[in-house]
Amino acid sequence: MARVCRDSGFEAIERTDCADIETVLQSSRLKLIVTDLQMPDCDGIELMRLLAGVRTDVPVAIFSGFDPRAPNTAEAFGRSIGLQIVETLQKPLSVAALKRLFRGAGDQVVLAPEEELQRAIRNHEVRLHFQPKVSFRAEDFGRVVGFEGLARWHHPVQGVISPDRFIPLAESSGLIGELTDDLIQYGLEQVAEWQRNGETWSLAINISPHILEDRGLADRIAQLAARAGVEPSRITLEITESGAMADPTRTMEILTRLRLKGFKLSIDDFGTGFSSLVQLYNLPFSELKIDKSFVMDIDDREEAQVIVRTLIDLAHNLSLQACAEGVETMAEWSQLLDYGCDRIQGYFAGRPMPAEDIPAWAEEWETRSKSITDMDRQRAAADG
Ligand code: G
Ligand code: G
Ligand code: MN
Repeated sequence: MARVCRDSGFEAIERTDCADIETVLQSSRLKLIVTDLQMPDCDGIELMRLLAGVRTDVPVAIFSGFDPRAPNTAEAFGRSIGLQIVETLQKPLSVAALKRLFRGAGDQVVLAPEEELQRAIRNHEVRLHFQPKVSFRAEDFGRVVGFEGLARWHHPVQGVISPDRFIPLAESSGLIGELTDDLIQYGLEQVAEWQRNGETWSLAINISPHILEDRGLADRIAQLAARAGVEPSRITLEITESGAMADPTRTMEILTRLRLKGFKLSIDDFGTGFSSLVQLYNLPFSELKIDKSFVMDIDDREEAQVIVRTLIDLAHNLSLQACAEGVETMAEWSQLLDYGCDRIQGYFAGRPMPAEDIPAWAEEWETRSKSITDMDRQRAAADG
């Protein structure tokens, strides 16, 4: 591995224990940390704990010779404590996989400082890309119901930067409010344009937990929507479970006011946070988004199937729409259809795209969704 690393143009620093890891982190500009789950004097979980403790933003890759479940769990653990896990690889490792990993490491950008982000927001360099949500319900099967707006920073030098690299910075530096207002404004302009073109598409916008502290939020969004001529019912605010947790009383107040003004609320990444049922019970959600980590495993893990079906039932019993995220394959699509999911989102239907690419995608989807529907019919007939 050290050889492949050096051949890829990096210096390799190797350790078999965690003793001086802090020193290594401080003294070198690491591009990537690679850990085996099992090492002679320290395990991968211990190492990740240490890394999270010093709040490193260096990406981490995990190797494991264990059964596939251990790395799955390790990866989820790493993410939950705030590490950026870029890849989990099963041993034995191929040289090709290592080369790909190290090539990726070269692309990692150094987190941009606050001023840079502030400048970018003012210049509207951060914009929404739009990922389609497709209906599974009988009355409008295969139709686009709307899009989720996902922030992308169009950096003049570095190209398109993903939100994982700047949303945390926006949150910690207090720029998230300004950024969100700007993105909402941008999103509303798009919805207004869709309306002018006769489309009934709705838009979902992600709301950071930090913003749920802001009592002015409901009035401000309502005002922006009114000014743009967009009905609040066309806008869904996606809130993560953990976000709904932070200050339950205040969150309840703000979200209920948004709901009363006609906006829809969606609970995002459901199943990955804590104390979810209490939030569902107390808050006026319209949609439950099943986290992609479960959806991606429904082909081969029975536990994931059970969880997804249970979450769909839970949503229905609470009169919420169930939306599955991260649908990448026809097999996942068909399975979710069988489970009675209401709508799906994922690369299978479409990736997040800039607004100007939507018309071409929509045309292509029109054709593709018809052939998918035919395949589903044939499958249903074959199943008897
Ligand atoms: O788009 P994806 O591909 O990389 O998004 C990564 C994460 O960033 C997701 O958890 C998503 O919810 C979050 N995210 C994307 N866009 C926004 C945004 O506009 N505001 C906030 N607060 N989070 C966003
Ligand atoms: O946390 P939230 O659900 O808002 O973020 C959605 C994230 O999922 C974004 O990073 C988006 O780009 C990503 N995403 C959307 N569809 C797929 C998919 O089919 N597969 C994968 N791997 N990621 C997806
Ligand atoms: Mn979301």
